[in-house]
Amino acid sequence: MVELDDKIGSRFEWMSRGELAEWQSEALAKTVLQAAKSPWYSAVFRKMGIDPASIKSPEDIVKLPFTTKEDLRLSYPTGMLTIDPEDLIRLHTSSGTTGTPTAILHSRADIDCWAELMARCLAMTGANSKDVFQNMSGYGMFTGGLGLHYGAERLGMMVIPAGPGNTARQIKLIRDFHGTCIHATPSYAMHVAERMIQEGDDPKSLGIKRAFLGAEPYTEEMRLKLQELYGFKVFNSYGLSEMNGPGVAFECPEQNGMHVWEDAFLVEIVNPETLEPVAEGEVGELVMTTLRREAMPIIRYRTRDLTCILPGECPCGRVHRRLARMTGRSDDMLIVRGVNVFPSQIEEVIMRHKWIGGNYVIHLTKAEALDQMTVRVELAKGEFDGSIETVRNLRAQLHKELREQVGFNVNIEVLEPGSLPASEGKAKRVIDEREY
Ligand code: DLL
Repeated sequence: MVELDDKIGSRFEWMSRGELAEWQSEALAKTVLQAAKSPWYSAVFRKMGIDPASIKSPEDIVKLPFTTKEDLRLSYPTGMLTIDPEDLIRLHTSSGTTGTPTAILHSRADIDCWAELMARCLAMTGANSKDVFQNMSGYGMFTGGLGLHYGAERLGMMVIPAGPGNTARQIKLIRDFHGTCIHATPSYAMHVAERMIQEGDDPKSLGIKRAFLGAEPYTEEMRLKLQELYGFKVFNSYGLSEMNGPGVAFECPEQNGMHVWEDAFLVEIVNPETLEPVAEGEVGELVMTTLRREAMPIIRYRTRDLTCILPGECPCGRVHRRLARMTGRSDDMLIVRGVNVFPSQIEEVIMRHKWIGGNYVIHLTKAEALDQMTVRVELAKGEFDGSIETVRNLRAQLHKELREQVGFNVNIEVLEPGSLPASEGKAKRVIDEREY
């Protein structure tokens, strides 16, 4: 049996607010001194007249500059490195970027710390060494594969490193080896369920107890739909390559916000326009500083993710504050006919309907200079009686609800099950073909 106390840092998990504050001050001071060893931050500090030794507590953080994705590109490949390159053991890059990637370099201590944080997340959900864990996330530069893998192994779970795709094999492996936990993007988890239903199979028959889903935004409605289809409990998982990857913030069994491990990350929520802190409970851009990174500390990283800190204490007793479900990014908001629309608002409506499958696409075009939004959805297998009349009614209903949600007319296309391209990783939900 794995002794949680020694192996996954329970001391930090159950710290009091006072102990955490003390730890954070110490860790931040060390982090800034460490960062000053890198060519990038030493130049930035010199230029801004910052004495790294003057940063002594989280209140001092405002004296430090923000770091952006662009800074990571400019300092590529090793501008933010603070240690001898021979002491590095791993490189990861951020997904979805074009041109120069952003590279994150890890020492042995960094990988060890990441595994510890990840194991802490998994144990928090109630998973333990008796579980069989199928990791459907990409292994490679993407952090979802190796990140979860190391954490699950540290907890002593039996790991099936399936990787993404090959849905028939995924199903067979879970069945044959009695998988009890899975890790995937929510869209892929939905795809697997729909595939099973289409083949007359029942996702519940797999017997999975827990699903760790993240790496892309999804709504509470999508969580409920997945839980209903599979009969498992879904735990939201948030992270980004710049802050290791997964293992930054994770839900506890309360399923009400994601505890962000504040012994490892200093959290700020700022107004993305003014960069000033917002009041507790208010939505803003998440900004994070690494507190336990050795090879490549990052200071005040602008994640572009919009969220808020949930006020109040979690009944679970952990004092690490909770991040609300991401509502989008400060840069993914769509402006359609002058109206601000987040894709999650559309998803919320779609997911309410039993007769619609989990896959959908939002297509933006222009007609006579007017923005047009078309939402394509698929009929859920088994929910459709085959009549044109039913499709017509369904389309009208969705049209009405979406109009209420966004305030303009949305074209609806209702397609046969399986018509839309299936996603194996992060789903591409929005196709914007408008010309300006
Ligand atoms: O997606 C790390 C990860 C892997 C997290 C597996 C969870 C599970 P990146 O490829 O660098 O890293 O993408 C990070 O994905 O800034 C968010 O915009 C988005 N994201 C990640 N998790 C969530 C989530 C990984 N639970 C970017 N909800 C982040 C909403 C998420 N968005």
